[in-house]
Amino acid sequence: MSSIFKKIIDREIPADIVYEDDLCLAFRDINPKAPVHVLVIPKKEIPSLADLNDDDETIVGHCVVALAKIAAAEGLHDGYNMIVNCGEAGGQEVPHLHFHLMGGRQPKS
Ligand code: DGP
Repeated sequence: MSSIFKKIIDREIPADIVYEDDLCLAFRDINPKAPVHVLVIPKKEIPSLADLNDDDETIVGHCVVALAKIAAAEGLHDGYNMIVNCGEAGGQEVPHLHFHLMGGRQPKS
């Protein structure tokens, strides 16, 4: 079943899109937990990490490379976090694979 992120891909609901290509889309999180909080998602409807198969290696690699490029474009030159929640016990709320890019916070000392 499609999630709300599919509606963002299809432009049925608005989002602050920062990057798009044939395989992925990136937009700002509606509830940011860091000064820069962007979600990178594959356009293919993959529910979670647990649903990946061998054919998805290119898509996942593509999303991670896109995330790194977005981080650079957002000025996160000192570092950032990439977080992927998987499944109910992993705190995943939206059942469409997504990579959180979070940065701009002061690092913990
Ligand atoms: P997760 O817990 O890993 O499934 O994170 C889902 C994130 O998606 C959460 O940080 C809030 C964000 N989110 C949920 N619905 C929307 C939406 O409609 N638009 C945008 N931009 N972000 C959303």
